[in-house]
Amino acid sequence: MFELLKEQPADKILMLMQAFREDPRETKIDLGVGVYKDANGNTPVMRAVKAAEKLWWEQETTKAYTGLAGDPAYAEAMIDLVLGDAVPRAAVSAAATPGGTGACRQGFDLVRMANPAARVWVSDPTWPNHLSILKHMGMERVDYRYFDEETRGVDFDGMMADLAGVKAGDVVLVHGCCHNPTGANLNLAQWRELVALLNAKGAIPMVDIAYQGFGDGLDEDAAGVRLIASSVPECIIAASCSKNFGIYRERTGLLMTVAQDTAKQKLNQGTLNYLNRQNYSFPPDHGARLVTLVLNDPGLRADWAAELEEVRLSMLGLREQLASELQRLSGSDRFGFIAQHRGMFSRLGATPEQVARLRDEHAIYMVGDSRLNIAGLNKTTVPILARAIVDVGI
Ligand code: PLP
Ligand code: TYF
Repeated sequence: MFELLKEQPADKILMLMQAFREDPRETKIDLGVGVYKDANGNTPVMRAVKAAEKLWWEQETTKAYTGLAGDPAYAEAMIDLVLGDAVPRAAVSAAATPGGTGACRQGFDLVRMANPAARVWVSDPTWPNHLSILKHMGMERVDYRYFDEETRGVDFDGMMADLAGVKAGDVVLVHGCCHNPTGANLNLAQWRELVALLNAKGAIPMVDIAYQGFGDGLDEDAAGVRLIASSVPECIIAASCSKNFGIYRERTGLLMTVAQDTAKQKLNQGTLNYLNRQNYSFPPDHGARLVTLVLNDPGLRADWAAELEEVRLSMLGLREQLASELQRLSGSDRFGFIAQHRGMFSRLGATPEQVARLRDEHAIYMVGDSRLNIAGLNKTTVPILARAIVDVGI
């Protein structure tokens, strides 16, 4: 049987991680995989998470199964973090998932169960896993324009023109904040226009929010998803705790549905439970438990929010330093977009050849589409990157 299997394409981002590890050059700089790194290149366990882990070790009395949707307190805490008071609690159903990836996967599965004919619209470009999961599931995907190669901002006119083609029942996947891979995001007026279009078409938004707190702040980054949740009849939300709690390997996510018609809440909840059971029964608990402890303890929560804010501001500082260094070296404002982008990533808009030269000649690793992880930089490496960017003619 196994001889019938075909080789599957490897994940390019993870391949890059491996290539970086194998590079013997001491000056090498890793701007590839989307993991936050401090100025020393470490990905620390956040203070509040470490404290919660200690507390939980003391408090935990059993490792017996939780429920199919995970611990209800985790869902409550996360619904509050993501949605605030945008919608009545009775409109929301939620289930814990293994990471935000699990939430996306389960969300697509939910779409397919409800409407096998639904097409899923995705931004061009988007996180490659969105594409590979949809392909793996045999779901029809349509791309909408998103990135303006000239300005390196959002091509909002192109996006709206393409989304004018959605049919009732189609699902439109959007990034809640800190778009991966471009770093370019909608403003609130554009979110409003998008909502109006989706409502006019009868399309269902699905929001993937994996970087809440990495852009403009915890509430600011949730403004788009809250607007959507409060203004459309139905939506799906996939949230990740990997980045904002720094618990990547604990695999902690939440899939939510919001239905203004609260009579649908029970059916949705039952479906989310069902989907968890079909795929892995009970979702992982440890990360969810840490998140719940942190969010529900005022002291831990304040400390977590403060550390997250330090992380956010350090990335913003690096963006500003890089943009001004590039302005100085290039004598032009064409890199101003780096300071405008938000989150971990910016797409430089370089050619694959230029990206290869950065790697071969300067030992600087970024994803082939010229996405760089801002958090891979520090004050010392920013000028090195800026000189290399100008050197390869970007
Ligand atoms: N969605 C996007 C856009 C991402 O960049 C990520 C990345 O890490 C995820 C979802 C999910 O991450 P995880 O499964 O590690 O929570
Ligand atoms: O885009 C990134 O770099 C992060 C991390 O298969 C990641 O989202 C990358 C690849 C992958 C899973 C997570």
